[in-house]
Amino acid sequence: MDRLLIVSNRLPLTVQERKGELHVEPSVGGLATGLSSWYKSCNSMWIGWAGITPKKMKREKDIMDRLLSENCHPVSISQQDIDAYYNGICNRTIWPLFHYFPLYAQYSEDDWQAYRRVNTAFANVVAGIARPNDVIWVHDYHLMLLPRLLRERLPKATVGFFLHIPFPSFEIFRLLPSREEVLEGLLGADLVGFHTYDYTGHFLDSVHRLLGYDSAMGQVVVSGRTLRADAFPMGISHEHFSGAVGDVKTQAERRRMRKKLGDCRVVLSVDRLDYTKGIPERLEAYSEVLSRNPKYRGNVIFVLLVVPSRTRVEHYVRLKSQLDGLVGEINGRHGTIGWMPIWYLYRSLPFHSLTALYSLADVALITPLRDGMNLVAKEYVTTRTDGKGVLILSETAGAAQEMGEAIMINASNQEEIIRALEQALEMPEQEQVRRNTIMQKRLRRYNVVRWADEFMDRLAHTKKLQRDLAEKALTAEMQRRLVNDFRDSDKSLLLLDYDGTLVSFSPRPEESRPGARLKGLLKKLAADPRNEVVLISGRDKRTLERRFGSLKVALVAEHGVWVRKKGGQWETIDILSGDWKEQIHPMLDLWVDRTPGSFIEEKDFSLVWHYRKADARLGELRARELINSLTSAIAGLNLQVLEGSKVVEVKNAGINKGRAALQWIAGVDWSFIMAMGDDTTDEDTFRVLPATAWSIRVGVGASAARFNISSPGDAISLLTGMASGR
Ligand code: ADQ
Repeated sequence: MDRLLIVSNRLPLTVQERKGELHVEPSVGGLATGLSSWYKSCNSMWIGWAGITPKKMKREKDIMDRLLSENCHPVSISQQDIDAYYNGICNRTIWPLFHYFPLYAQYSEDDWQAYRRVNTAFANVVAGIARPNDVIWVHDYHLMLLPRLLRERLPKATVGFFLHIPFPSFEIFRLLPSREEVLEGLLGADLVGFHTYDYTGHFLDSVHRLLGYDSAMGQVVVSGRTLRADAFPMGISHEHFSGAVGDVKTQAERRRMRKKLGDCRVVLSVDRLDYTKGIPERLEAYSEVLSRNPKYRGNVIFVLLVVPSRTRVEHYVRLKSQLDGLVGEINGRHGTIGWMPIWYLYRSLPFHSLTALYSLADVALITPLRDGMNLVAKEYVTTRTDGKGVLILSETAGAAQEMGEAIMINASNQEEIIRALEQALEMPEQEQVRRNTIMQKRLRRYNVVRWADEFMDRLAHTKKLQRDLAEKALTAEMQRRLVNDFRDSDKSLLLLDYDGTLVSFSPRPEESRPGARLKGLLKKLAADPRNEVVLISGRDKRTLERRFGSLKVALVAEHGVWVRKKGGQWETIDILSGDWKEQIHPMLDLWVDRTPGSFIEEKDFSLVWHYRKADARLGELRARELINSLTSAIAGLNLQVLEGSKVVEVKNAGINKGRAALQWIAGVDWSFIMAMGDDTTDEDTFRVLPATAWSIRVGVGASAARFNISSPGDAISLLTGMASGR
């Protein structure tokens, strides 16, 4: 890697205008705070909006110099575009929709044009700066079109993308008018990262349903390029927060606050002002706790810290006045001359004040209705180095997946928040320490540096995978060599898989019939006495007989259970039995019931569960479950479980395509051998071939084959080249 280019809406430094003068200040927010120390440790540059218009910036050259000296490169955006892109599409459309507030979402085509324009402006700046070995890391929902725009400008670039907010389920995402453009934008990256596996799954599901791309183990192939989607839960800078407790400034601030708080216990909440954070709901729950428990009156204080945010968007303005009213009402209802139940701070606090608050809060009440991750929960637990304090966290925050020791609540259920608060205020110290110690250990290990490093490692790995695949690509030059070898040979063996290799997959196996072109091609190749053509398939023998019985080809059915040599009869290995099917069939029936769209195919000596037509995510999940269950069910039955392309197959042990292929390979002096296949069952064929054979994997994926081609269409072109002019 030459340099790292981080690209996000905002730079880590913001230029602000006060009383006609420009000032440079650190930006607030999780990404800027979290990555600021890490990015300085790399050879990197940050590209983003600086917070003011280009015109104003031009007036002050020293401001520009200051930004550049801190490796920050500003992107110029007009005020009009900022309004339409940032306040419009980002915060009125994408933000509410992706946080499951579809009723708050508004969409305007003009705003969408601005979103496109701003993404294009970013693409032009990045493309102007990037060098060939740079790694480009794009962040968040403001720039979802950017990866593709960069791919168009820099086809070979290494581009990662990370989404900091949830990626919603398909039913929500499909509501976005420009949904395909967003997905295509993201698929321009080599690696698309999310905070949780759920979001990753939602994304792949939408990619499948809206664009038709399948995925396997998070990998998607788009125009011959393999990219990956994966989960990377973001951590925080551990030392920054745990170290703050001993800091003199924090300690002084803490003493000052403690003096004001007296003996009162503290319930703390810290958020940007946002309707997704569930702030009114938690205040109402607190008020109810005070009504039900007079013992807390006068000795508990709720510190409500809210950072102003998106003040030009109506829902935020409304929320602000709702909050002001609610705080006033609760303080009025429960407060006394000497005690105010809620301390309400509507501003951003300096770091040492924030950590002082974290370190003295007895309870952190963090109850977002939806949150991509929520770093405040992590910051609170990390800052409580004494192990004390109770975290209440809603299950709809991404952080919930790593912080199971917190009191977990459903933020829409007021009664649950009330009970959680009561439980937290009564929790024995020993129990608090037990829970926090486990979480702290995890947070120390999985900190922000580890998060960024893992993302970078996976990105490098994806690029390596692309290179490996490119090296294996059957280039035009290699194809010429292959065809020449074949033409020179007077004894050639062609081992050809059928589904996925010679024809594309259809939702139902009976639908993928060979076309006239393919049949004519096979007929021509098989008619030449110098060739032996073997169709080596997982299909049952009746289907193969019906489709290819009239050709002079050899047939292998059910991965090697049945073999029909050229001009011969079907033969099988006589030790096989199908008695076990009675036992396994009911199990597969259960999976069919649980997975709409899936079905069972019964062959002579095997049972196959197909899930190509099922919901992609559910299918993958159920396939894993089925394989686990089958593995224990077949113990002692001399059976094996095979995983193919969207199929799980149970069959007698010891049967595979490689063993069948050996019947042709062994003992014959072939001057040309070629095998083509597309899935794991074909790997057995590849493995038994001599090193000089031409082994070709159709489609992308790790393989024992020497070469790789993209699709059945390429396979047919290759065979056509071989068949012609010999
Ligand atoms: P946010 O919605 O901004 O981030 P969060 O993850 O909680 O939410 O980060 C807020 C940051 O602001 C924290 O680092 C916190 O310390 C700081 N902060 C909050 N209130 C403050 C105050 N009054 N004064 C000073 N600092 C304050 C988005 C997503 C999240 C995701 C992050 C990171 O919405 O879900 O966790 O990005 O990916």
